[in-house]
Amino acid sequence: MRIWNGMGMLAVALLLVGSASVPGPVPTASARKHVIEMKGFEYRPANLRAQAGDTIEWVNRDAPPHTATADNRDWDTGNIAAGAVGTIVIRKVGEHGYFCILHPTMRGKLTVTAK
Ligand SMILES: [Cu+2]
Repeated sequence: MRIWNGMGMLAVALLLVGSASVPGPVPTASARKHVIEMKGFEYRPANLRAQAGDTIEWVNRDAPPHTATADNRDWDTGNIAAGAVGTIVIRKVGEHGYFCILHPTMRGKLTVTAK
């Protein structure tokens, strides 16, 4: 009787340990977020590799507003104020050259591969 009670407690303890280690929602397979800083009138990094479906975030560390605008205008963050963030979910595979509409010497490139 004592032994069986002991086994029962052990089983409960193992169950608790097991449930504590069960992970939350499984992250979407390899969908990632990338952060690019806009600083000193440059994109940092200027060249970024991503996979289709990834999220790209541009954070403006400068005082004036900036944009990240695709060369072919496929996508555009619009104006990103100082300290603000612009977000794009990139879906098209290929090389996406982009620039800042307000300061066209600012140039960057996303290289997007299939998932
Ligand atoms: Cu700009």
